[in-house]
Parts: sequence; C-alpha cells; structure tokens
Amino acid sequence: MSFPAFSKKSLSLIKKHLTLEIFNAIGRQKTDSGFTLANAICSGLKNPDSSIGVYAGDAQSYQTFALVLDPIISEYHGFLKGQKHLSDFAPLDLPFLDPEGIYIKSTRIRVARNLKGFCFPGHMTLSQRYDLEKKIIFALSHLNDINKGHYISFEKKDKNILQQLKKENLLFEKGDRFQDAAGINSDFPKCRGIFHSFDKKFIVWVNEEDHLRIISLAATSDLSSVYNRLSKALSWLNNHLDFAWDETYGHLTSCPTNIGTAMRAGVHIRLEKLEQKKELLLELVRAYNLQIRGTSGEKTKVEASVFDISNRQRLGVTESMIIQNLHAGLLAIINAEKKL
Ligand code: CIR
Repeated sequence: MSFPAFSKKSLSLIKKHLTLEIFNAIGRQKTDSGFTLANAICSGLKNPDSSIGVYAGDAQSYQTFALVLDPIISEYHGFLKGQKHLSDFAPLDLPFLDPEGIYIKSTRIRVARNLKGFCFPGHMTLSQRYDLEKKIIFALSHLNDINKGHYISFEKKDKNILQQLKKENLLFEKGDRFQDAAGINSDFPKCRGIFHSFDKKFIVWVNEEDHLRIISLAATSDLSSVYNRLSKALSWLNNHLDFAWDETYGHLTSCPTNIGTAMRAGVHIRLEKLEQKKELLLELVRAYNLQIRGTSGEKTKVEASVFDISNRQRLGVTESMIIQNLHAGLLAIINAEKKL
C-alpha cells in the first residue's frame, strides 16, 4: 500500500495523525490474524466525513498500530501513554435528577465488550462468528434473577417480535456506512441477535460493532438504579466470559473512541428553552466533557427538543466517575433550563 490519499475535505483524526513517517514505520505491519493498516483505515478513506476514521480488527491492533492509534486515543480521551486505566464499578446512590420526569425521559447505559481470543466484528470469518455467538448465548442463558430472559436470533427472526423491539428502540440494525466500510456488516444478519430480560430493561446486542453491547435502560432519571443493575449483570458475566482487556487501554473495542470503560451513559432529555440557546447548552456540555447526539443516536437529528446527552470520555476515568460527572452535568443543564 502506498501513502493513503485522504479526501481534502477530511477532518478525521486518522488523516491528522497518519504522517508519512508513521506510515513508513507501520504501513506494512500485520497483526497475527492478518489485520493490516489498510484494513484499519478503510472506513476513514471511504468516508471523508469520518471524525475518527479508524477501527481495530483485533486486540493486537492496539499494539501493532500504536504509533498512529496512541495520538488519536490521546486526543480523543486526553490519555497519556504509560497511564494505567482503572475500573471502579462500585454501586452508587445518587439522588434522582428529575423526580417528576419533566425533562429526563429515559436513562440508558451501555458498555462494549469483546471476547479474548476472537477477532473483532470487522475482521471475523463466518465460522468464528458462529462459534462466538454460541458461546455468548450459552453464557446469557445462565443469567439469573431479574436479568433472566431470552435470545432472539436475527436469522431465525420472528418479524413481529423484531418489529416490536424496533418500536421500543431496543433493536440494532445493519451498521451505517462507516461500519460497513470497516467490514462490521459482513455476513449480516447471520450470527446477530439480541438478548433481553423479561422486563426489557437489560439488553445485550450480539455481534454488532463489538461482540457484545451490554445495556441497562429505563424510563427514569434515577441514574444509580440503571447503573447498579448493569454493574451486577456485568460482575456475573465477568465470571462466565473472558473479555479482551489491556492495562493501559482498558477494555478493547472496534472503535478507539470506546476503549477504557467502553461505557456510554446517557439520557434522553427534553430541553425546549436551551434548544433556542444552543451556545449556552454547548458551553455546559463542554464544561462537563459531555456529548450531544440526535434523538435516535449518532449523526441523527434532534426531534421534539429531545437531546441525547452522554459522557464523552471513556478512558482514564472509572465507570463510577463517569456516572457522577454525568449526574453533575445534567443537574447543571436542568438548572439552566429551569432558569430560562
Ligand atoms: C467516524 O469516524 O466518524 C465513525 N467511524 C464513527 C466514530 C465514532 N465511533 C463510534 O460510533 N463507535
């Protein structure tokens, strides 16, 4: 591969950090599973509007392509090389943010996980996908208490069930063009599926952008209850599945924006007044290092003044710090909305 020609319009972090010198050092490297730099940057090359533009194909990618990934990780997460990533999923007991439910419609917290020893979804063969799905279904079938539920395979799909899950915003679909270019949609819908607890407040997506997306959600502003449920389920899953983990990078994920805690904790919040004062909203969001997405997720529009506000940083912070910071930020945002 010769030095990649990124679009002139591209503002991606991969374009910014892949210098000729770094390219010369790692352009011909491969991980043991055969994942190359060309594979890693394919999405950023094909999609000039990528913000990051690079995906890992396996855990080893973070070592093999460290020369370009480290500065990207550092810019995105504010991480310093040599720093250790620490985890703290201890239960929390924070006050409700919005007991009357005037602003906050729902809370959703997810973590991404990949299994040790398997390539990541952008770089898997079909038979690896089958093995992985089998392993995950087996582990999920042993979940206990309130997290007991069932697995719905997309292949053996019952249209009515899937339609219902879609209506409830619980489903994932074939990935977007960014994921597509990274190989994440290969073989879709084979080996994809969703597990949900009987009360549908604990969900696991299987073989989406990462092997597992483990989600706790509820129509509440009580961040602690949603977080504590996830924490419990995870400590159970940790005993049954071996996740890819690195002392520096924490949990290893397809997209470098997700490493570390691999956690996105957020709410759907109606902000009619702040919607008219975008600068003030953005100032608050920046001050607490949060992120705004559209109502239906990344790169979608805000509908009926409902914003999706979540943490931005995932590495170099603990899970409990993320929730406490989100709580403080949302409190400030709600107070500002009340004042207007
Ligand atoms: C981009 O570079 O814009 C896309 N690959 C998405 C980056 C954000 N990461 C993600 O959704 N996992």
